[in-house]
Amino acid sequence: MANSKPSVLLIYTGGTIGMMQDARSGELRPFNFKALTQQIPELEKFDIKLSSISFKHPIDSSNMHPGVWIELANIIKDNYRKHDGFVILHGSDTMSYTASALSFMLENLDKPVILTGSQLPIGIIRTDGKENLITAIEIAAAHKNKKPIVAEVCVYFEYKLYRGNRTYKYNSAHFDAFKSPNYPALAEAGVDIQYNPSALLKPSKKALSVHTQLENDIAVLKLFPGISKKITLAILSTPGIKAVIIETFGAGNASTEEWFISALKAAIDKGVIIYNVTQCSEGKVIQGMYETSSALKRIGVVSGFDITFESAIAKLMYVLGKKLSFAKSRVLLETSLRGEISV
Ligand code: ASN
Repeated sequence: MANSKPSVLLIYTGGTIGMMQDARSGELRPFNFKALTQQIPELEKFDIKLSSISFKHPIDSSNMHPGVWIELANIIKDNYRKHDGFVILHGSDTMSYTASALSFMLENLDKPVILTGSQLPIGIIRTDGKENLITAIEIAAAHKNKKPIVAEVCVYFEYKLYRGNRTYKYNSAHFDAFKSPNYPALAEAGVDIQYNPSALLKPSKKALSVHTQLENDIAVLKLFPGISKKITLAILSTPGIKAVIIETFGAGNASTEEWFISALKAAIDKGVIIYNVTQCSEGKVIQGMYETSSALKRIGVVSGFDITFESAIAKLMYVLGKKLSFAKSRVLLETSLRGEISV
């Protein structure tokens, strides 16, 4: 902390928190940042130096894309030394994807980057946005012995702080919209904010390194009983494809039908990464546990372990962006880079 008052940069990308209802159609649309902050006079009362950057055209997070992740990573890079923490206001729909992507793009963090938003716009009396934003700012400014308590990319929502790349949005109607099924909450906000020190990543001692090369030539093949051979082959042989996530059953299991295994093998032989991510939200891929996953292991399918689907997408984009050999990419995918998998 440079001076006694912590400094937090608020970055507004859009999302329900700042939306207003169109008078005629009733649709919720992103609104400007000024209108949002005017609804939260509490922000003035903080003993925190708050600065802000707002997207010129705030978006519903369903319009999120890697170009915006790069913009966000660059904003943080350019302002990194000036602030003690960062809060990104973001729609909840794709918040877990953005949090995962930023966790890979921002290597060696020694300060917090907290994403938050809300399920009800800030202008609605029952909004969850105020608590989410106020506590996220408090966490972004929190220090102990002059060091930030949190030094990673997180999602804060409805009294819980999570490691961002462990989350997914599981509920579109509840204020409690996120889950982190395979990793404990990093903090819980009640009367006090109770941190979970053993779950938090340690602040890095190395300089921040920002990675903005992302590769999105990725497909997803969600398996189901009766999946079509024609469509599976079409996906696996898409020109230019670099990786395919196969969303498997249970502990990473799939059909042992000959055509299916040979199609995966042919893709792997051409250098396509086949990434095994389970359809279950809890538990992990263990290739070789069942006969129905042994062939996957044998032909070189990469295990996703307990990675979330959202984090798998982001990690693939990040790893493919490095343009490494198949073998080196595989090592990175099967290693925990930012605490995203339990291995
Ligand atoms: N559609 C909104 C968004 O993701 C949903 C929300 O923020 N609760 O931008």
